[in-house]
Amino acid sequence: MPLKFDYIAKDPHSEARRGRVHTAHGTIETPVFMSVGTFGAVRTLDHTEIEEIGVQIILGNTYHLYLRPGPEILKDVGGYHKLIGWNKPILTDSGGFQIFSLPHQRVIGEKGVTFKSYIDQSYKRLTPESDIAFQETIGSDIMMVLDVCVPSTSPYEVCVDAMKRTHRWAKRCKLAKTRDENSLFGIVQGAIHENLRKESAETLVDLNFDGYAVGGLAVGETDEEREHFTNFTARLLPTQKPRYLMGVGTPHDLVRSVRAGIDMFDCIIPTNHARQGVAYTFSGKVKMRRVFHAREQSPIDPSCACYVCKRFTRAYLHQLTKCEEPTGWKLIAYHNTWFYERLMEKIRDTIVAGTFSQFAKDFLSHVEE
Ligand code: PRF
Ligand code: ZN
Repeated sequence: MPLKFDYIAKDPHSEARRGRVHTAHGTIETPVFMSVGTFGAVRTLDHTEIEEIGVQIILGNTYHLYLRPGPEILKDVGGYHKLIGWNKPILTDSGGFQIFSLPHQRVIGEKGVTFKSYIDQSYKRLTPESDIAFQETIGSDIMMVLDVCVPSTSPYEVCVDAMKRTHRWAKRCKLAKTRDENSLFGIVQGAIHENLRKESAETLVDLNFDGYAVGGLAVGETDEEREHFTNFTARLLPTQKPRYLMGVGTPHDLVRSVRAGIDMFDCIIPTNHARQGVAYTFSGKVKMRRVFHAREQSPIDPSCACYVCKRFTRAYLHQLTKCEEPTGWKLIAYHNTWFYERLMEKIRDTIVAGTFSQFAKDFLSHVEE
């Protein structure tokens, strides 16, 4: 079964869309936020908790899974769903982005990329073909092409070369794919150049992928540039296929990007910022380490229905984060993941009700970023 996308509703005053992605492991309601589970778990949370929160799909990473447990073990245990005991959809990033962020430990050529393992310092190699073969071994419901992501402020020629190689590799990934149940998304590159974004979107759309990602953003450009290029690129992509903005973002980024016509997101913010004691709410960020929380008897957010807010005070979370107690990290990660899910639910509901634009306007102007 190739990936199917139902386009359910469109906001009358913006590009926001409400949809449904059907994968081999079930259906995803979009716009969706995907929780990052790099090593097989959403950091600090187990699957029972993320199911209770309403997480629909988790993200794995080819780069990390290639190094550990590696292709042989993954094959022997019957794939990633089986290994981690998760029967719902999984998307895997190709590893391109992670490998390219290791400037001193990798060599990129036309055939593929060689990089040094951070586990045993041995050299590993991935080509577009072996990357897809490995994502099929993982059993990913949505695989990503191996792309070349450069800082968005790189010299023009560097951006052109990265984009052109991304296109050649995307073609090779498409040819290497052998199974219907593992769908494949292309990744638009082109940094912050309109002509390159246009060329990249057109080239990839011609290759007919199951969906399209906007890559190469949130890598050095300003917030205004990111918003402009999200809008600009989303408009170049087919209406009837899902659009995924990679590695983005804050609650404000999500609202702005849904308005631009993006359907899927992933980001480490909800779980990573929890470690620093940062909680997200519909009234803005709450920094739990601040001294004035030390005696506060109220929860993170009195209007939040998550079990953390029903049971624990800010004073307690302040104590746990100040002492760097892992349970403090976990409780805030739970609340943040809950908040991100409720935000996406609100986005989906208001798109259907035709009130998304008003919601977005209120959220962006009243909630502190
Ligand atoms: N490519 C891939 N993964 C990514 C990115 C990209 O450009 C980004 C950029 N924001 C995040 N993750 N393959
Ligand atoms: Zn809560």
